[in-house]
Amino acid sequence: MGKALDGVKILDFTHVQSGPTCTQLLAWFGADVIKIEKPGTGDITRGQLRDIPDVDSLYFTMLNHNKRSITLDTKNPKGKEVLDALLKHCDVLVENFAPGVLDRMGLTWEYIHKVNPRMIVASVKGFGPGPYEDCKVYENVAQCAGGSASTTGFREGPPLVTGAQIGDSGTGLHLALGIVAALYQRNTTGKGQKVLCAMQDGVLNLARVKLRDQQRLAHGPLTEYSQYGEGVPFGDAVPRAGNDSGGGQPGWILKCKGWETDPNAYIYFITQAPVWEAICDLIGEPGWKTDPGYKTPKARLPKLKAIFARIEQWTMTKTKFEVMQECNKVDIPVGPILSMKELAEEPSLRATGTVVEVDHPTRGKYLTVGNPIKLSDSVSEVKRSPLLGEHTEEILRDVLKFGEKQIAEIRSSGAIGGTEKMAAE
Ligand code: CAO
Repeated sequence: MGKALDGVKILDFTHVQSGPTCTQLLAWFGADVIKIEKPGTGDITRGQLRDIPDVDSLYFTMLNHNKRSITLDTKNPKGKEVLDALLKHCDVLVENFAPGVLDRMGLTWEYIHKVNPRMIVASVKGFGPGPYEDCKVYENVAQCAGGSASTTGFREGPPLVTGAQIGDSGTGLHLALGIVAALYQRNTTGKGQKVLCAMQDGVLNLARVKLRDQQRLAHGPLTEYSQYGEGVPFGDAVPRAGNDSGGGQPGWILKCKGWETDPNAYIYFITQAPVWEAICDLIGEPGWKTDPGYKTPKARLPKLKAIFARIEQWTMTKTKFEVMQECNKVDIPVGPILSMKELAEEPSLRATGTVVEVDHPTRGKYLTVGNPIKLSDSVSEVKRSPLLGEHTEEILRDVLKFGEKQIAEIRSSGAIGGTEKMAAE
């Protein structure tokens, strides 16, 4: 079966997480992703958070599947020649260097556009144009600068970052869509363009409901926030809402059987209005179905805390899976708090290819997250990440059609590394 992006050639200048997330997705959709890495060290994550000595870290392997690796010193004149050949060959250059790095390499937009007018240049930066455009940015900086941290956590506590990598992986996802859109537009214009995703913008986009609430604040308190029911006045900015639901249906995280010893024996419980009566029956409060103090969503708003406490008395008598089973029977939306261990072991995620076991020559078997986007006619197969420089010769010979003499010259110039230096020290 063919792949959606068959024939698309990506010059992958990405490192760490945001950019690699993007190019990994493109590779899963069938693009030929050629990752350029610095000889000797490669992507810094090869050596970060290592669990096995001298073996590419899971950080690296889990973000670089289905790619080819070429080691190339782009500051060496011979290396620059190879880079120019790759610029001519490829459709898209993807990078997430610090601001100014690409220009310092001589790869200005003007230069690239002259070498290959069809080339799309896609970049992740921490911030878009403005006062912070020159700053280096990592995940949590973006979460803080994009409005997520300010609105995450409990009202009484400090701002919190989330474990979901919305700054890095989230922006990588945004960038991938931008690239596909630019490729589509190129079909009619014949020209490449620049695609920019700032991490601050990506996080703000994902936190858009909080900007919604910021504007609603001007017209009165946010009645679905539990602080309203608790009689705590609102300030001039959207507060942290604990585990309140971000939508119109109140929700909260409740304890389930075993919570005293199991940190994940909890469930997210949503008191969706259409199933209120079913909730009342389930928890043993049938009187709440007709009691005017509980009957309507509006009447319930000031008492949400007490209502959830009552529901919790019921959830604490069951495991999170029992709660889920009983609630789903009557269409009450609930979400068990699944640990990474439970997700890793979940057979249905294995069956759909969302959790995949991969074999790696130096690491052995490990688990990864496969492509979460399923196309019926472009099924993703997860192939292990490349060793550092594993495809250097193959790319010079088979992709760029360089002769043996030319390859020997490039090698003796020191512009390419050896495959034997497989991992960063
Ligand atoms: N050959 C020669 N030099 C190379 C090279 C190669 N193949 N690949 C990279 N380099 C050089 C670059 O030219 C640059 O050198 P100069 O600064 O001398 O021009 C240097 O290596 C890498 O630059 P960097 O500043 O991007 O790397 P860093 O580790 O200092 O910073 C990061 C990392 C992530 C903070 C920064 O790249 C950044 O802000 N990126 C944009 C935002 C982003 O993506 N953040 C998410 C990071 S987690 O996904």
